[in-house]
Amino acid sequence: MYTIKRTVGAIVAGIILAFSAGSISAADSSSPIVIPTHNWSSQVVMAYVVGGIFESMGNNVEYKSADSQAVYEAIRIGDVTISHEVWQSSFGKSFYNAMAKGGVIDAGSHSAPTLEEMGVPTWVIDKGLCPGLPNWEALKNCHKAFATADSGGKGRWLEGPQSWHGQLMPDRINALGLDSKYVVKFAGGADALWAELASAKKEGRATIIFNWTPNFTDAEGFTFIEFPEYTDGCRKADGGDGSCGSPKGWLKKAANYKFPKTHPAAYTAFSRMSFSTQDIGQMAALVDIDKMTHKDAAKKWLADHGDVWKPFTQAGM
Ligand code: TMO
Repeated sequence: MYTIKRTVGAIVAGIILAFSAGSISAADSSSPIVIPTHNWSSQVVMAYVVGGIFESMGNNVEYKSADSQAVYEAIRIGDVTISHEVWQSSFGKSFYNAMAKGGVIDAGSHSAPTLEEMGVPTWVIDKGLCPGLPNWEALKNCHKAFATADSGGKGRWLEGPQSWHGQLMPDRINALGLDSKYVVKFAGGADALWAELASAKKEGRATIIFNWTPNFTDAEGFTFIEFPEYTDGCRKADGGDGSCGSPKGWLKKAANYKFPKTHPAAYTAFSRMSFSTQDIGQMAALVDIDKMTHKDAAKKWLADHGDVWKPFTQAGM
């Protein structure tokens, strides 16, 4: 009787210990946290920044090049663990579609507000190359200033790669009645946008490109065109007529639903991660202005800004 009591007691004590140890600090799995890389600079640099933060906590990480729309389904099924830059305008729909299917969680927002929109380098306005900008209606009277060799006499909108927004901008040009005066061309990659900014500046000619903030271009001055205000459902892809601009939006983080359980410490840090407009602009500038590799840029950013990121790893503050 005594032995049985003692054994039962020991088992109960063991269970209590096991549970309380678990709730105090469960160890992260040694399986790698899979971080996606896409095709714009801040995202790739931030991938290595976030990976470096996880590694500083003793975690293993792996990087996977992924399509920036399809990645949300990859997160949902667990092929990719997180997304650290979910831009509302470009990816909000894919993010919520995957979430609605089950398996994607919202891991909080960065402090930086975002805008992803067509615009002009601010010197185009200062030089008066299209009077009335940034109001979009000014475009009606200056399409010739934005004509290029490949635009058939129309003004050219240089969009980003088509993988970012599909038909969004062609739909918008039609919906706003600008299709007789403007045509959309898709850049092969982000670098083509920056090359166009540089050559337009050199030649002193007007140019309209797709761009976003936070970005390295914030520093020199880039002015987004003011289109009719975005409202939920206004886009063609969402059932609207398409005659609206982009949302002044959020920048979220996403994760597979198992991540908080498999890697509780890393998830806690990830949920606390919040980068500012300045942080993200710096990450892009290290590559697009200073011409560093993404990996070196991340190393430098981490080395220079421990005051920003170390607190994310200290839970319970
Ligand atoms: C998703 N992006 C920042 C390129 O607009």
